[in-house]
Amino acid sequence: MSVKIYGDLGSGSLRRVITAAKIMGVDYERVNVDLFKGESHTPEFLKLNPHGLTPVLQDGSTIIWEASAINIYLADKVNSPLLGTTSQERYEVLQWMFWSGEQWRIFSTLTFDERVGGRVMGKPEDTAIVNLTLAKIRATAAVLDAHLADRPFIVGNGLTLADIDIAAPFSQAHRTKLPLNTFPNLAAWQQRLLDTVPAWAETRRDLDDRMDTFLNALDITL
Ligand SMILES: N[C@@H](CCC(=O)N[C@@H](CS)C(=O)NCC(=O)O)C(=O)O
Repeated sequence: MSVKIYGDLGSGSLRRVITAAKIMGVDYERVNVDLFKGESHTPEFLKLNPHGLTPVLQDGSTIIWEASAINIYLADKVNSPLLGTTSQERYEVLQWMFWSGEQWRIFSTLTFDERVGGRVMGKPEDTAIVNLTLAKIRATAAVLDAHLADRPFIVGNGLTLADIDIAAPFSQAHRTKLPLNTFPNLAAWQQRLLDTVPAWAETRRDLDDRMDTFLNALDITL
């Protein structure tokens, strides 16, 4: 029986799960949750995730929310090298995934809320928030850029879930206007993922189609 993955193709968080599921060859069914229509806040959906956030995974009676936790669950289920190939690597992958949630993606999410979400709602960008988020992103991107100076991936010599988590801000970067491409090793790593991980390129096309169609319908140019 295939697992169900709930989410909207325009979501960078869903993209992390769909990318990993495709790489791991997981048999899944995507259940569409239209975030632009607020479908993650229906009483029925809130039974799956009381936070009203996607993605959510349902595997029989197992329900998991948070993209990183879903990816770890799936990687364990199929014994995938995406969680590292040694015990040491596994802890490094987890270290970067936890760091990514707390110190990295949060600032691009906040920038998205201000620059894209706010625009859709007709609210002006709060410059104090954006100044803070961009300063945090620049400082952290500099560390990532140095880390990637002499290695092709975040951990070890192959793609892991750490790459997928840390690459997430690139999903909306040209809409949020994040300064990521000013960091050469970071930009080269992102291009390497697009060139060598077909699922990462495929999910980008799906995400861009979904976002562009939605924004064009509202006549919004970012
Ligand atoms: N930390 C969560 C983030 C989840 C999240 O922010 N999901 C967004 C889409 S990217 C969402 O479902 N938003 C719906 C809403 O806020 O109404 C994860 O990694 O899964």
